[in-house]
Amino acid sequence: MGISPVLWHFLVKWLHSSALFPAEASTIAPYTDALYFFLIGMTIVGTLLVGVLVVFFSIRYRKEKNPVATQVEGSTLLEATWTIIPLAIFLVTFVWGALLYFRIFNPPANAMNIYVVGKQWMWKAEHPGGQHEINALHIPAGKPVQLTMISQDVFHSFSIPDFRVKREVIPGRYSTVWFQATTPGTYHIFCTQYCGTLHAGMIGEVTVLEPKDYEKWLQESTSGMSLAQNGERLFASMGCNACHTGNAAARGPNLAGVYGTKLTLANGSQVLVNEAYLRDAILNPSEHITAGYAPIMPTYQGQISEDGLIDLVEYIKNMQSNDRVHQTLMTSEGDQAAPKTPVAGTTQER
Ligand code: HEC
Ligand SMILES: [Cu+2]
Repeated sequence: MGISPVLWHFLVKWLHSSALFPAEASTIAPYTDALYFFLIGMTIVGTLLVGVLVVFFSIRYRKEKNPVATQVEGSTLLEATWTIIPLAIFLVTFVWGALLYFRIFNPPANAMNIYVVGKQWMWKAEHPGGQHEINALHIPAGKPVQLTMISQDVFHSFSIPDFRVKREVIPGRYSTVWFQATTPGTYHIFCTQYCGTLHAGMIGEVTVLEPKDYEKWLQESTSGMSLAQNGERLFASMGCNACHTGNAAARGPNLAGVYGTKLTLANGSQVLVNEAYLRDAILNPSEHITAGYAPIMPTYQGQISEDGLIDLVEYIKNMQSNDRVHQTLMTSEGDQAAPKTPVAGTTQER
């Protein structure tokens, strides 16, 4: 860090208690602050250096002492010094910032995922278990949490200053942010992108709970249906299962286990199937045709809400076998007698 831990601790405590600075309530916060203070430190040093020299020279070379101006030829050594030292400082800042950036934007593999939908003028959080909250977000302390976010209308930006995270929330595309909260308590959520009349009211509160309290909260706030269960219903009611039956002879590919894999497209390219890809595959199927299939999937643009898309994505993500597709298919057709086709666990060559 380049600054003594004791001094560091004192500085942060003082700034925080004098309300000049947000609390450091996530694992990344001390790292962001270290870079921030380094930048401020360098700025102060630079300003002082220039300021002191300006004052010193104007006194030293004032008119009474120096009535006739002298011509000074350049000094290579001096010029090299004032080029190389700032360059070195800028490069340190650049490398430091880049490393921090990667850390901030690459969530750990075990991060739990929560969806956030932004709209004029509120934040809606959807937990995988189906718990919904408006302008509030409950999370456990000490666990990495990833937010998969999307806007239903204009650009917004999701920010929790105490966690030092902020990310654009964009219409038509998932963006993500992750953090690991360290201290139970409540913290502000802000929209930091001007988004219309009531932008300033687009605020909320994160409640960080001890993991066991979080479990309790999940149980008390359950709506009875998980996102995946809602998605399963939609999958049947929208007729997705007519083509995606999981059978080899089906018109659409088997979606079980597709999440997290690399899919080969008809044009030969490969794509990673993540949340963003699933959402896009539903809305713009013709833009990326899966190899070996005809471009017959209709677009669902304008027919499913962002909430519905989240449910479908969660369902496909959690679809490990086709048992449930079949059950849904059978029940939705009222055909209980049909045997369950044993396609569960089939891995399709793609
Ligand atoms: C008319 C048949 C048909 C219907 C109805 C249909 N799909 Fe598809 N789907 C396909 C075909 C064929 C492909 C592969 C070609 C392509 O990528 O367009 C596909 C591809 C996909 C993919 C890309 C992943 C992969 O493994 O290729 C997803 C995700 C998907 N469909 C989800 C859905 C959802 C969700 C619905 C309902 C909202 C749905 N589909 C309705 C035929 C269909
Ligand atoms: Cu906003």
